[in-house]
Amino acid sequence: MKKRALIIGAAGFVGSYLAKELLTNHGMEVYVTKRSRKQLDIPGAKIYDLNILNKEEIVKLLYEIRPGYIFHLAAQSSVSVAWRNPGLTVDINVKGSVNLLDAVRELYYKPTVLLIGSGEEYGHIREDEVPINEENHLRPGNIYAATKACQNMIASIYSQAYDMNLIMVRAFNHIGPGQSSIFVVSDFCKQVAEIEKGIKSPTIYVGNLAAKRDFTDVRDVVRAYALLVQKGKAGETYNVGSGHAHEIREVLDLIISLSKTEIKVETDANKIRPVDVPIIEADITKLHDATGWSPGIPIAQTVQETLDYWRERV
Ligand code: A2R
Repeated sequence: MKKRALIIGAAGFVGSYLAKELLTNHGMEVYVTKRSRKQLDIPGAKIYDLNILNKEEIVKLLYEIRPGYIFHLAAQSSVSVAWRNPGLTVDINVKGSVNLLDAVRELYYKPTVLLIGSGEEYGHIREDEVPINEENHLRPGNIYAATKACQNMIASIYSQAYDMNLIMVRAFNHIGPGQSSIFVVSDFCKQVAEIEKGIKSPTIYVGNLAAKRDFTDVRDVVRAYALLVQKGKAGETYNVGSGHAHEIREVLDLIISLSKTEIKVETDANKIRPVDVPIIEADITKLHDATGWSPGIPIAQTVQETLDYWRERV
């Protein structure tokens, strides 16, 4: 019988990529949720409305679908929105996750739940801690990171205390076509596409270019998620990243090099975060050992496809 997978929070960037991966490469029956006002069309998946702030809605849905695998993607996922609206971010990322865990706990069977955290949880990483592994001390440097660290800690406790099949990931920056332009690579690609179309002056506005981040193509990320629910160990946390940090300046240069248009670069004070972490790079040994996964899509390809995505849309 086909395994049933439920993706909670599928209307965002990652959801449709994950649904496609589960349907085509793992032959799963796929159910996805969105918030009611959203439009969502994922061919081959059954779509439900769900607000994770309402626990009873989650319980009802789980009894109806009875998924073997649950992927918890729903989140307030923007670092900058989290600075502006910490209360909402805590509600969705912490209370929402606890609602899901409590709903799963009440079930008469034990599904495997994958909870998506973030490489940002490590926060202020020292040079000698890079590449960073899952045992490293967490020193979150922003509100979003703190909520994800909290989700991880609560899930670890639930997993042990209530013998639940919970697997946690710390996903590092993922990129690709379709990502919101509030995220750095998508933002740069969109600006370049707008400059090329002549709807924006030939200046690209940037934040802190010296920061180093570990970028992975979203299609590689979802491949890791699909493997982890099948091969990961309950109660464990796995880094999902490329294992290599790129300076933002290097990624910007790559994007600009893909355009024939003359482009100037200027700093925009609004894009500088109140607290920024200089380097984030994942040690992905644990993930590789558990699943055999390693990243497959080079950053140059992802950036090219993200730029082409915006060229078709602006
Ligand atoms: O904002 P919406 O309507 O698109 O919904 C977002 C959804 N979401 C919720 N779903 C149910 N109940 C809520 N109260 C609620 N609040 C937000 O979660 C959105 O469709 C989804 C998250 O999508 P993105 O923000 O695009 O995140 P992405 O990049 O797909 O990342 C998936 C996961 C997140 O946990 C990130 O924090 C992590 O990977 O990096």
